[in-house]
Amino acid sequence: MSSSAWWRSAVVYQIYPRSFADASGDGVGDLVGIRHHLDHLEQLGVDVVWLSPIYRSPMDDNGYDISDYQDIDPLFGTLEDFDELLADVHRRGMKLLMDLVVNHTSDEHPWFVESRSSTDNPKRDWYWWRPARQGGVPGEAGAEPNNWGSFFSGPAWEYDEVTGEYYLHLFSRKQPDLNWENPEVREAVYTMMRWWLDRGVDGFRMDVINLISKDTSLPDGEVRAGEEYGGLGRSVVDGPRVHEFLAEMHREVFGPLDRDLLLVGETPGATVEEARKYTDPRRREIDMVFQFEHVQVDRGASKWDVLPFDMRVLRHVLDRWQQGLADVGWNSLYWDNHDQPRVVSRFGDDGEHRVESAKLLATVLHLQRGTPYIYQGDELGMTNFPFSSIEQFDDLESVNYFHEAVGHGQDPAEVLARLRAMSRDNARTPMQWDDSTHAGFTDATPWLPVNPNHREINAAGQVGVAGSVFEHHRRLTALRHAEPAVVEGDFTLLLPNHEQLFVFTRCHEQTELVVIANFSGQPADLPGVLLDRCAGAELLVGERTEPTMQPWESRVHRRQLPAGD
Ligand code: TEU
Repeated sequence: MSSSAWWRSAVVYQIYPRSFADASGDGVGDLVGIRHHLDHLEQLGVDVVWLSPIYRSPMDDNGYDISDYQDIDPLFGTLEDFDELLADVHRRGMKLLMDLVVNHTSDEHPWFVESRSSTDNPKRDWYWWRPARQGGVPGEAGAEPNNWGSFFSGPAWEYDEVTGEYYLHLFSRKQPDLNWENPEVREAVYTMMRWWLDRGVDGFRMDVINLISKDTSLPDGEVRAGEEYGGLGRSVVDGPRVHEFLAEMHREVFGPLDRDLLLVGETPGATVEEARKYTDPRRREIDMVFQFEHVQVDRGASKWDVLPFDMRVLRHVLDRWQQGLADVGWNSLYWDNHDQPRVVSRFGDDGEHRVESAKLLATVLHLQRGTPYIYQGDELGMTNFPFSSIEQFDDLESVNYFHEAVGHGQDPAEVLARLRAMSRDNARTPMQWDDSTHAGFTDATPWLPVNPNHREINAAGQVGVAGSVFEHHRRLTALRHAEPAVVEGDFTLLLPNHEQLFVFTRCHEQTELVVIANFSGQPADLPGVLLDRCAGAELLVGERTEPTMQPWESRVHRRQLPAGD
């Protein structure tokens, strides 16, 4: 945690370096490419830039599998390029966050290479090694130490012939889980973190940080109907020692520094109650978390079980998080990132009302209480990609799922439809800078195809252009910096059962902001109570004050409350 809560009024921008800008001409984004586009971020007015991983990596999971925490992957550049980027970012008054991926390493990390070499290697206990389950024949299906399935299909255990044992990997088999029970592991991680902080970085986005503590008995999980593997959530999500580990990390790494840092944890499956613990400043763990409930409102048992979007469910979940972290802790506000489909395609309308719905989503995001995160391209209203065949996908999660599902006899066309809706590659297509052949992302063939709609949707056509999605985001970012009610105001949901309107207020001292969003493709009449409330109020965001909201229209009003109210 930092000495002050400066990040409450900050807006963060997430860069997925692979897809942001390619300066070296190999079709993959890089650090020099990012430096060339810092104007864009400055114009948007963001305060912090978070970089998805740029460390040396075999790229099995696009850099979330790290083989050297203290070097830059040659695809992205060098440590020197990094230092220059950091200096440029600082010169522009912005801060830079690194992605910290320490639930697991790559299987090519020297720690793991040593660990796997023999059962008595000093690093053996740095990972989770276990023999085959009793009665099982090592290496044969079903003999895994327990029944857990990995997040990326197949079992969460990989058999290793060198020593005849299995290692645990919650993600891909090239991402073995570190054993945080071992104090040497924790010290090695802290040492590496100090090294980056000494280099000048301003904090970390901590990948799956709520999975680092496991129930050490590694019990079988419950196998739900229709599932092949047992769930591991109970044993690894917000595990027994996670708060102890984070408090220790804080004491060891951040405590001694008198610096304005930002520490944000990615916490899939975390409840409001746990999030309060992670982010309560008195506990000195981290500043804020990315919770997942609102990005699961349109799914059933798994992320591939796609349900129709219902705004009322989304609104309910967001309200619960706003209330839950009102007096203690702090929310991270996000619609999507490199793991989620594009929000305008998912919760908005990427057809006729793309611009209006992208603006509405921006308004609702920025006006909640918490720190907003803009994922690259969302400031332009970028959409999902029109995928038509499995060959167009790169992401291992998508590719593994496709083969597994089709292998189990499912209709490939149906599986593809699910990928089109939910695949992470939707967010990973190259940034759309202009309307040229590769959208100004690269001169070479891009590693993932550019969305054909870059002819209409691109930065060149929006920056400085009145009415654009970009200018709307710029306005909202500026509003946070200028209006204390956006930062500090209490959140109150109004009209909680309305079918189209998502309405809330933010109240601070004598200022009330009224946020009205028509989450639908049909006009919506404003109820009398709302018209009365906004009569004579200043219109801060939006263009109209008519009593009927147009499809996907959003507005923010500001009114002064009489003293004593
Ligand atoms: O993601 C963790 C996570 O829980 C999911 O979002 C996951 O990516 C997947 O979509 C589950 O269906 C983090 C990173 O953000 C992600 O890119 C990595 O692949 C993952 O951890 C492993 O490091």
